Amino acid sequence: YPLTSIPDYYGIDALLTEEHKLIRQSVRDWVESFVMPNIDEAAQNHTDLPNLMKELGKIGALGPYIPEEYGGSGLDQISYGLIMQELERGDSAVRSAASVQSSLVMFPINEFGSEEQKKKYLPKLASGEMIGSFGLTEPNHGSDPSSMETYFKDMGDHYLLNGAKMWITNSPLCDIAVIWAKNEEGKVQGLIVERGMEGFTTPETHNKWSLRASKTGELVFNDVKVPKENLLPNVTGLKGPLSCLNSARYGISWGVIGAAIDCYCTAVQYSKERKQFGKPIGGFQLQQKKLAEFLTEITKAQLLCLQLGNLKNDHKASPAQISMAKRNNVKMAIDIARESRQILGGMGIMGEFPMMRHAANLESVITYEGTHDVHLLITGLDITGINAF
Ligand code: TGC
Ligand code: FAD
Repeated sequence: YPLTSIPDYYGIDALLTEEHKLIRQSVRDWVESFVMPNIDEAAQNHTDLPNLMKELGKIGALGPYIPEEYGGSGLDQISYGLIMQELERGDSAVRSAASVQSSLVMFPINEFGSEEQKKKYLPKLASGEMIGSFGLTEPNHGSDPSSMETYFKDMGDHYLLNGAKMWITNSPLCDIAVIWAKNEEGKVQGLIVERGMEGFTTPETHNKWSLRASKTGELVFNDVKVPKENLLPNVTGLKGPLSCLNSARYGISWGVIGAAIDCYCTAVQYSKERKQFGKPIGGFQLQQKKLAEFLTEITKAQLLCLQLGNLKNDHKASPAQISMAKRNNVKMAIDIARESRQILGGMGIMGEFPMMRHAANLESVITYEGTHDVHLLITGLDITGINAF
């Protein structure tokens, strides 16, 4: 479909700056040339796109809001959102790679790290020379990370780390992992674990039907000696990892609009070309209802994200506001992926079209970074003041 058919039904572009539009265009061009032609094969074969992280580094998609002195671009939150949107138009795996590196690895090092840690890791993470992963979830504790069992002990000249993390994006590829574990007082703290440390392994999780162009695995710590300088010194408690999630969830709210746009544009074009009963299927009311509802939902999601981005730029976005956007927009996108697949009939199940891939990917997106139900409970708590977890 022509890029000019990408919807801007409420003229939201008028609210963006020239810089925003340039950034969006450059990422859009890269996705068109690097991701779109290769993603079906990667997903079908369960392989990642070659040199993905370095390519993302080259286009400035890693840590775009990290200060320039540490290798970032010092961009605002709307720019970050637009980058995520364009990447996920290509595939959620590509957005996931950028989300984890930016919001879950660079963000905590920038916010909670020492000056030495920032200088050592951030520039290499920004260029994609180094790949990071983020370990919060454990085999026995997903939605409830405060019950985590991974722990570390102070051994005088180093920490001794034991435990395991599960479902970790890019674990098999990572050079470093920002992981969250309990200290001897039971308080959560962040540690930077490096590949090569004895006792640290990263087994891959095979046979996923979702995010097939992204690697997922475990982080296993068996008496790992972590140097003391690898502790993130400036945060203690669950608010450390949860602050990272605020940033990643915000990016996902934008990202999934991209997946929805890809499905919508494909469905519009197909419905005008495919004829049944002597006329284009886009001429039947039932198909028009679907297309009209897709456009309505995409437009609402765009407006939600733009205002959330404004709040975020002013440091006023609350975690509950971010939860609302993540929950609403992911559901919007997964519904559009599923319904638009039907518009293509049998062709909708084929790899030549993006719907099945997006729909399958979004099954992970609706689960990770807080499940659909967890985000509803966060909104419920914000309304009533009563914790229903
Ligand atoms: P609770 O007692 O409410 O809070 C504990 C402390 O944390 C503070 N806090 C937050 N701080 C910053 N941002 C937030 N969003 C925060 N939410 C809470 C809170 O103020 C408190 O601070 P303090 O100073 O009083 O100690 O915590 P809880 O144990 O009741 O849990 C709350 C709950 C359920 C909402 C939270 O744990 C949660 O969000 N669970 C979902 C877990 C989750 O989202 N995991 C994601 C793992 S990472 C991932 O999925 C990456 S996918 C990457 C990809 O490929 O894109
Ligand atoms: P559970 O917490 O066991 O939840 C199971 C079901 O119970 C869900 O439907 C949930 O909504 C529901 N439920 C739970 N508690 C309640 C409640 N109180 N009330 C009502 N219902 C409830 N994690 C990381 O740390 N780093 C990563 O990089 C990462 N990448 C991921 C990549 C992929 C592809 C996937 C699938 C997951 C990834 N995750 C990652 C883990 C992800 O964050 C967790 O899967 C998610 O938080 C849910 O945890 P769980 O799978 O243990 O489900």
